Amino acid sequence: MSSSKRYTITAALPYTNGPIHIGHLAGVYVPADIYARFLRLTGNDVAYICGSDEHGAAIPMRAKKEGISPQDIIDKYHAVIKNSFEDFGISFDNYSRTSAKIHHETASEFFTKMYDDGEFIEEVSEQLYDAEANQYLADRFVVGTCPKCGNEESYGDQCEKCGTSHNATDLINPKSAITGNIPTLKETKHWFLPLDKHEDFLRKWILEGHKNDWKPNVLGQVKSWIDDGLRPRAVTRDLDWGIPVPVEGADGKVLYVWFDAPIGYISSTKEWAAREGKNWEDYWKDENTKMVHFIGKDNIVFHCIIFPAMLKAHGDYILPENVPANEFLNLEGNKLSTSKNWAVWLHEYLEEFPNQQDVLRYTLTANAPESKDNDFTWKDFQAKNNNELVGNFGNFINRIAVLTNKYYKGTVPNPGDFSELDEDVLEQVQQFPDNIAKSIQRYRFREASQELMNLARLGNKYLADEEPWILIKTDEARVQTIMYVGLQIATALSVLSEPFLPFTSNKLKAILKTDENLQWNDITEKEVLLPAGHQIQEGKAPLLFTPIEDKTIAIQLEKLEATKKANEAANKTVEPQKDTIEFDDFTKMDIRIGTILEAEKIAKTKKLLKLKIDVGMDVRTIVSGIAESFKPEDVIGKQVTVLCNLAPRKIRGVESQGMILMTDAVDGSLAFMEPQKETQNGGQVS
Ligand code: B3M
Ligand code: ZN
Repeated sequence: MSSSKRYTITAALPYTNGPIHIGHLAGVYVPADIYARFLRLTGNDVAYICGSDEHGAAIPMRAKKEGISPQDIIDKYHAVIKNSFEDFGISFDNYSRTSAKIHHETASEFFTKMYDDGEFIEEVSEQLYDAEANQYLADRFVVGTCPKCGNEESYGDQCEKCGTSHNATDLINPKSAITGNIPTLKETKHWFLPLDKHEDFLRKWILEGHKNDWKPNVLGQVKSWIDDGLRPRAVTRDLDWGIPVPVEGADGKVLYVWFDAPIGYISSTKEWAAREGKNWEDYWKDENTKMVHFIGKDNIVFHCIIFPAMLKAHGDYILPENVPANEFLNLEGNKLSTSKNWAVWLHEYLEEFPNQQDVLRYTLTANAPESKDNDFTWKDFQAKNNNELVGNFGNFINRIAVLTNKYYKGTVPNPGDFSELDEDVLEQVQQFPDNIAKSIQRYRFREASQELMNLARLGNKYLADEEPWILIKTDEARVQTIMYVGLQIATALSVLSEPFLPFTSNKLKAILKTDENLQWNDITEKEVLLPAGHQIQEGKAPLLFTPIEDKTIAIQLEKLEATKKANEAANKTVEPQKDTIEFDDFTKMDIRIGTILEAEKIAKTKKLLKLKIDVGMDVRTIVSGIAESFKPEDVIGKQVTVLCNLAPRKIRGVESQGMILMTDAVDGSLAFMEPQKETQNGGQVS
């Protein structure tokens, strides 16, 4: 394995405009965490850096929506996000925030040096303006059609659909996201980064220098962006939320969030180095340091074009070794969306699946959108847990722990002579560190996680083939050897699983009471991982994983169904009024109040309930399509509004004598028209 190196690993700074969800974990933070943990385990000097991205239009817009100040928004969501990362074992060396003083200083110094070196173009130009809101419109304050791909919901600075980045004035049919007005143009001064000036360097550095080691999805976007022609990009904004532009004549202007945010990696490193007594410049200015940016595909242009151009123009910094951007994760076939609440929020996941972080980490790794968008489904989540984690990994460890305690009171037995199979299995175990490392080093974490599972499969198969629970009756000496070999495999798993399943690795190390200093390479280099005579945890070992039942998944799917209905209801347009009728037309309808006496589902239908309703004049049967909104037992005794003189008709074999009047609730379900006060059955509605 390679000798020790220094790595600066950055993970995209999440906006503090809301909680984080599974898409964030899958796209950025779990892969970066696997990489950082692996590098530490193989003896490298690692700075795994992140922090909250607290500037930009997203923050004041969310603040306005929640009716609180931008400062309250960032304080609220910085804490929520930081806790979620800690809860999921995302092992940052530092998690800072761009509202921190050290970041304001670092970003200001960075800008000032570029300014003093004449790296910016200072220009007065016409920018989009919303007179009613009395505000210039940039970034998320304006939406319009992307000039590159036609996406009609492109932001002013970036199109999330095709990844391109543009100036707000490039949008087709722009609209103010504040008032909905069509913006006017108004002159204002900004400082521009002349990206065109850096085209040759970028083309040579990336499209030639990294054409063999950067991911195709990243190279493709970068090439398309460069081939489209790089143009100067404004790096300042007319906003009151952000880092003030530190030069004369810039009152009321702040740094563009995508100028300051990547510098947040540097300020977070400085904060960490000061605390740890390290030199931050080793991690940002030493050519021997390898820097890797973990991001989602919507951030490629900022991390492969704009930030490197800034680093190059500034002159003092190293450039990233790789930017292994992931594609997007979808949820049950639809795009994850904060605004539509179409997500699995990390804090909610832990409420519903307590202490099962590794199940989600594993599922998101095994299905990571590494080369194309991928879909998270609850059914697959259940299958990954039950078949692979419980059925393979957990089953092997449970057998090892139970049998070692049952046969040897938890003591690792002395092996006899190894059979050919034993030798072969032990030989295979020693190959796993390199096999898994090769995939990790190529940012193929899906592949790496499957190789880890193969190690558990090797253990499971070895026990299943050797059947110590049968041999124990006839060849006790052989069983000692089998259990010894099995315990070596289990120990290898406890170390090699740590990057992927950190919580499980800790539990397994406690079960085996392994040497805490066991490192990745020891699995290859050491003949003995768990010596004969070693005492593992006695008594009943805790299960590493527990089966997830269908009903648990059904609850999650029902939650999403309710969200879908609520979104449909929220987006439902109000039906236009029907044709005018005469009063006589209305008086023909006999509408009464009735009380539901009985209710039952009509077999083989999703929507229909058969009801017995006392409408004062009589008790009658009415079939109503309300079963998706109400359980039969919940409607008994309800007073409802009934159209009584509707011609009877047969519905799924049941004669229905009338109709209950319903409306759509905002959550997408149906609602009764209940009288405001207790009303006599048969009371006429007029
Ligand atoms: N705040 C995340 C996003 O675009 C953005 C990343 C900044 S990394 C310097 O969703
Ligand atoms: Zn686009």
